[in-house]
Amino acid sequence: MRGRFFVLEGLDRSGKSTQCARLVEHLQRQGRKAELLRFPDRTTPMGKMIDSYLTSQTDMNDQAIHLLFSANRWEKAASIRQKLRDSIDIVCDRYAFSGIAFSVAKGLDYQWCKAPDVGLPAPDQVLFLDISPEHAEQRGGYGQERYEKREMQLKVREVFGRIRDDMTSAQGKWSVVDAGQSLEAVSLQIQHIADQVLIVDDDATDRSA
Ligand code: T5A
Ligand code: NA
Repeated sequence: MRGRFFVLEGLDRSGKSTQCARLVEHLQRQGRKAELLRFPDRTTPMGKMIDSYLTSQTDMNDQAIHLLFSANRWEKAASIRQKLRDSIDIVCDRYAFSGIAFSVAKGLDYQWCKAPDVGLPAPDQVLFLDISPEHAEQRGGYGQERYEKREMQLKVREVFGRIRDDMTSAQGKWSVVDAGQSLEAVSLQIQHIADQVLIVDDDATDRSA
Protein backbone atom coordinates (compact mmCIF):
# COMPACT_ATOMS: atom_id res chain seq x y z
CA MET A 1 0.00 0.00 0.00
CA ARG A 2 1.16 3.47 -0.90
CA GLY A 3 2.54 5.61 1.95
CA ARG A 4 0.63 8.65 3.08
CA PHE A 5 1.94 12.18 2.70
CA PHE A 6 1.13 14.56 5.56
CA VAL A 7 2.09 18.22 5.53
CA LEU A 8 2.01 20.44 8.61
CA GLU A 9 1.68 24.13 7.92
CA GLY A 10 1.18 27.21 10.01
CA LEU A 11 2.66 30.46 11.22
CA ASP A 12 6.09 30.63 12.81
CA ARG A 13 6.02 29.06 16.32
CA SER A 14 2.64 27.41 15.81
CA GLY A 15 4.19 24.11 16.95
CA LYS A 16 4.81 22.40 13.60
CA SER A 17 8.17 20.81 14.39
CA THR A 18 6.96 19.56 17.78
CA GLN A 19 3.82 18.06 16.27
CA CYS A 20 5.61 16.58 13.23
CA ALA A 21 7.85 14.55 15.54
CA ARG A 22 4.82 13.39 17.53
CA LEU A 23 2.91 12.39 14.39
CA VAL A 24 5.86 10.33 13.14
CA GLU A 25 5.88 8.49 16.50
CA HIS A 26 2.13 7.97 16.32
CA LEU A 27 2.41 6.38 12.87
CA GLN A 28 5.37 4.23 13.90
CA ARG A 29 3.47 2.98 16.97
CA GLN A 30 0.95 1.54 14.53
CA GLY A 31 3.72 -0.42 12.84
CA ARG A 32 3.98 1.93 9.87
CA LYS A 33 7.20 3.13 8.31
CA ALA A 34 7.13 6.90 8.76
CA GLU A 35 9.76 9.52 8.09
CA LEU A 36 10.15 13.19 8.86
CA LEU A 37 10.96 15.77 6.21
CA ARG A 38 11.24 19.54 6.53
CA PHE A 39 11.38 22.58 4.29
CA PRO A 40 13.47 24.53 4.02
CA ASP A 41 15.97 21.68 4.16
CA ARG A 42 18.89 23.82 5.29
CA THR A 43 21.47 21.02 4.82
CA THR A 44 21.74 21.12 1.01
CA PRO A 45 23.80 23.74 -0.89
CA MET A 46 20.57 25.58 -1.79
CA GLY A 47 19.33 25.17 1.77
CA LYS A 48 22.48 26.83 3.07
CA MET A 49 21.75 29.89 0.92
CA ILE A 50 18.19 29.96 2.27
CA ASP A 51 19.44 29.72 5.84
CA SER A 52 21.82 32.59 5.26
CA TYR A 53 18.91 34.68 3.92
CA LEU A 54 16.55 33.80 6.79
CA THR A 55 19.12 34.67 9.42
CA SER A 56 19.73 37.99 7.59
CA GLN A 57 23.37 37.25 6.82
CA THR A 58 22.67 37.81 3.14
CA ASP A 59 20.07 39.72 1.17
CA MET A 60 18.33 38.46 -1.93
CA ASN A 61 15.80 39.64 -4.45
CA ASP A 62 12.25 38.48 -3.48
CA GLN A 63 11.75 36.48 -6.70
CA ALA A 64 15.16 34.82 -6.43
CA ILE A 65 14.61 33.59 -2.86
CA HIS A 66 11.12 32.38 -3.80
CA LEU A 67 12.54 30.23 -6.59
CA LEU A 68 15.26 28.95 -4.30
CA PHE A 69 12.68 27.75 -1.72
CA SER A 70 10.86 25.95 -4.56
CA ALA A 71 14.07 24.44 -5.96
CA ASN A 72 14.85 23.17 -2.45
CA ARG A 73 11.59 21.17 -2.65
CA TRP A 74 12.28 19.92 -6.18
CA GLU A 75 15.60 18.54 -4.93
CA LYS A 76 13.53 16.10 -2.84
CA ALA A 77 10.60 15.43 -5.22
CA ALA A 78 11.84 12.15 -6.71
CA SER A 79 12.79 10.77 -3.31
CA ILE A 80 9.37 11.68 -1.87
CA ARG A 81 7.61 9.79 -4.69
CA GLN A 82 9.87 6.78 -4.20
CA LYS A 83 9.24 6.64 -0.45
CA LEU A 84 5.47 6.80 -0.95
CA ARG A 85 5.71 3.94 -3.46
CA ASP A 86 7.78 2.01 -0.88
CA SER A 87 4.90 2.35 1.62
CA ILE A 88 6.74 4.92 3.71
CA ASP A 89 4.59 7.66 5.24
CA ILE A 90 6.05 11.14 5.06
CA VAL A 91 5.40 13.82 7.64
CA CYS A 92 6.58 17.11 6.25
CA ASP A 93 7.29 20.26 8.25
CA ARG A 94 6.15 23.04 5.81
CA TYR A 95 5.82 22.65 2.03
CA ALA A 96 4.82 24.64 -1.05
CA PHE A 97 1.96 26.32 0.85
CA SER A 98 4.49 28.18 2.99
CA GLY A 99 6.34 29.08 -0.17
CA ILE A 100 3.28 30.84 -1.56
CA ALA A 101 2.07 32.34 1.72
CA PHE A 102 5.30 34.09 2.68
CA SER A 103 6.16 35.42 -0.78
CA VAL A 104 2.63 36.72 -1.44
CA ALA A 105 2.65 38.34 2.01
CA LYS A 106 5.77 40.22 0.87
CA GLY A 107 3.87 41.53 -2.14
CA LEU A 108 4.59 39.09 -4.98
CA ASP A 109 1.82 38.01 -7.36
CA TYR A 110 -0.20 34.99 -6.19
CA GLN A 111 -0.28 33.13 -9.53
CA TRP A 112 3.40 33.83 -10.14
CA CYS A 113 4.23 32.35 -6.74
CA LYS A 114 2.22 29.18 -7.37
CA ALA A 115 3.83 28.34 -10.71
CA PRO A 116 7.25 26.94 -9.72
CA ASP A 117 5.75 24.32 -7.38
CA VAL A 118 3.22 22.96 -9.90
CA GLY A 119 3.91 19.24 -10.40
CA LEU A 120 5.48 18.53 -6.99
CA PRO A 121 4.11 15.43 -5.22
CA ALA A 122 0.76 16.41 -3.67
CA PRO A 123 0.07 15.70 0.00
CA ASP A 124 -2.86 13.52 1.06
CA GLN A 125 -3.55 15.75 4.01
CA VAL A 126 -2.51 19.25 5.05
CA LEU A 127 -2.81 20.01 8.76
CA PHE A 128 -2.88 23.76 9.25
CA LEU A 129 -1.85 24.70 12.78
CA ASP A 130 -3.81 27.85 13.39
CA ILE A 131 -2.70 30.32 16.04
CA SER A 132 -2.92 34.08 16.41
CA PRO A 133 0.39 35.88 15.88
CA GLU A 134 -0.05 37.40 19.36
CA HIS A 135 -0.19 33.96 20.93
CA ALA A 136 2.72 32.62 18.82
CA GLU A 137 4.92 35.51 19.95
CA GLN A 138 4.67 34.34 23.55
CA ARG A 139 6.45 31.09 22.68
CA GLY A 140 10.20 30.57 23.00
CA GLY A 141 12.69 31.90 20.48
CA TYR A 142 10.33 34.18 18.58
CA GLY A 143 11.62 37.20 16.71
CA GLN A 144 15.05 35.94 15.68
CA GLU A 145 14.42 35.26 12.00
CA ARG A 146 13.50 37.47 9.10
CA TYR A 147 9.73 36.89 8.91
CA GLU A 148 8.99 36.76 12.63
CA LYS A 149 7.19 40.08 12.85
CA ARG A 150 3.52 40.50 13.71
CA GLU A 151 2.52 42.47 10.59
CA MET A 152 4.11 39.88 8.33
CA GLN A 153 2.55 36.97 10.22
CA LEU A 154 -0.92 38.52 9.96
CA LYS A 155 -0.56 38.76 6.17
CA VAL A 156 0.79 35.21 5.97
CA ARG A 157 -2.22 33.92 7.87
CA GLU A 158 -4.53 35.68 5.40
CA VAL A 159 -2.79 34.17 2.37
CA PHE A 160 -2.95 30.69 3.92
CA GLY A 161 -6.74 31.21 3.99
CA ARG A 162 -6.76 32.03 0.30
CA ILE A 163 -4.70 28.94 -0.51
CA ARG A 164 -7.13 26.76 1.46
CA ASP A 165 -10.11 28.23 -0.45
CA ASP A 166 -8.37 27.60 -3.78
CA MET A 167 -7.31 24.03 -3.14
CA THR A 168 -8.91 21.24 -5.19
CA SER A 169 -9.44 17.74 -3.78
CA ALA A 170 -6.73 16.39 -6.13
CA GLN A 171 -4.28 18.69 -4.35
CA GLY A 172 -5.06 17.10 -0.98
CA LYS A 173 -7.33 17.73 1.98
CA TRP A 174 -6.88 20.75 4.26
CA SER A 175 -7.83 20.61 7.92
CA VAL A 176 -7.48 23.39 10.46
CA VAL A 177 -6.15 22.49 13.90
CA ASP A 178 -6.44 24.88 16.84
CA ALA A 179 -2.74 25.21 17.70
CA GLY A 180 -3.40 27.44 20.72
CA GLN A 181 -4.36 24.43 22.83
CA SER A 182 -2.03 22.34 25.00
CA LEU A 183 0.58 20.14 23.30
CA GLU A 184 -1.45 17.05 24.16
CA ALA A 185 -4.73 18.42 22.86
CA VAL A 186 -3.14 19.49 19.56
CA SER A 187 -1.52 16.05 19.17
CA LEU A 188 -4.80 14.25 19.75
CA GLN A 189 -6.58 16.38 17.16
CA ILE A 190 -3.83 15.70 14.62
CA GLN A 191 -3.80 11.97 15.34
CA HIS A 192 -7.54 11.78 14.85
CA ILE A 193 -7.31 13.43 11.42
CA ALA A 194 -4.31 11.29 10.43
CA ASP A 195 -6.11 8.08 11.39
CA GLN A 196 -8.94 9.02 9.01
CA VAL A 197 -6.42 9.39 6.19
CA LEU A 198 -4.97 5.94 6.90
CA ILE A 199 -8.29 4.16 6.49
CA VAL A 200 -9.05 5.71 3.10
CA ASP A 201 -8.37 3.13 0.42
CA ASP A 202 -6.24 5.18 -1.98
CA ASP A 203 -3.55 3.41 -3.91
CA ALA A 204 -3.07 6.06 -6.55
CA THR A 205 0.60 6.78 -7.11
CA ASP A 206 2.24 9.99 -8.25
CA ARG A 207 -0.41 12.50 -7.30
CA SER A 208 0.79 15.94 -8.29
CA ALA A 209 -0.02 19.43 -7.09
N1 T5A B 1 9.52 29.89 4.37
C1 T5A B 1 9.50 28.53 4.38
C2 T5A B 1 9.33 30.60 3.17
O1 T5A B 1 9.34 31.83 3.15
N2 T5A B 1 9.13 29.91 2.00
C3 T5A B 1 9.12 28.53 1.96
O2 T5A B 1 8.95 27.95 0.88
C4 T5A B 1 9.31 27.81 3.20
C5 T5A B 1 9.32 26.31 3.20
C6 T5A B 1 11.69 29.21 8.25
C7 T5A B 1 11.02 30.35 7.57
O3 T5A B 1 11.00 30.14 6.17
C8 T5A B 1 9.79 30.63 5.62
C9 T5A B 1 8.80 30.43 6.71
C10 T5A B 1 9.59 30.64 7.98
O4 T5A B 1 9.51 31.99 8.36
P1 T5A B 1 11.14 27.06 9.59
O5 T5A B 1 12.55 26.60 9.52
O6 T5A B 1 10.08 26.05 9.49
O7 T5A B 1 10.85 28.13 8.43
O8 T5A B 1 11.04 27.90 10.92
P2 T5A B 1 9.79 28.25 11.79
O9 T5A B 1 8.49 28.11 11.17
O10 T5A B 1 10.12 29.58 12.34
O11 T5A B 1 9.74 27.12 12.80
P3 T5A B 1 9.57 27.34 14.25
O12 T5A B 1 10.51 26.38 14.78
O13 T5A B 1 9.70 28.73 14.65
O14 T5A B 1 8.05 27.00 14.56
P4 T5A B 1 7.29 25.65 14.77
O15 T5A B 1 8.00 24.50 14.22
O16 T5A B 1 5.93 25.92 14.31
O17 T5A B 1 7.19 25.52 16.37
P5 T5A B 1 7.94 24.52 17.38
O18 T5A B 1 7.30 23.21 17.36
O19 T5A B 1 9.39 24.62 17.20
O20 T5A B 1 7.50 25.23 18.73
C11 T5A B 1 7.93 26.54 19.07
C12 T5A B 1 7.96 26.71 20.60
O21 T5A B 1 6.65 26.62 21.13
C13 T5A B 1 6.52 25.54 22.05
C14 T5A B 1 7.71 24.62 21.74
O22 T5A B 1 8.09 23.86 22.85
C15 T5A B 1 8.77 25.62 21.31
O23 T5A B 1 9.39 26.20 22.41
N3 T5A B 1 5.22 24.91 21.80
C16 T5A B 1 4.14 25.04 22.61
N4 T5A B 1 3.96 25.69 23.77
C17 T5A B 1 2.73 25.63 24.34
N5 T5A B 1 1.67 24.96 23.80
C18 T5A B 1 1.80 24.28 22.64
N6 T5A B 1 0.75 23.62 22.12
C19 T5A B 1 3.09 24.31 21.99
N7 T5A B 1 3.56 23.78 20.83
C20 T5A B 1 4.84 24.15 20.72
NA1 NA C 1 9.99 24.62 12.98
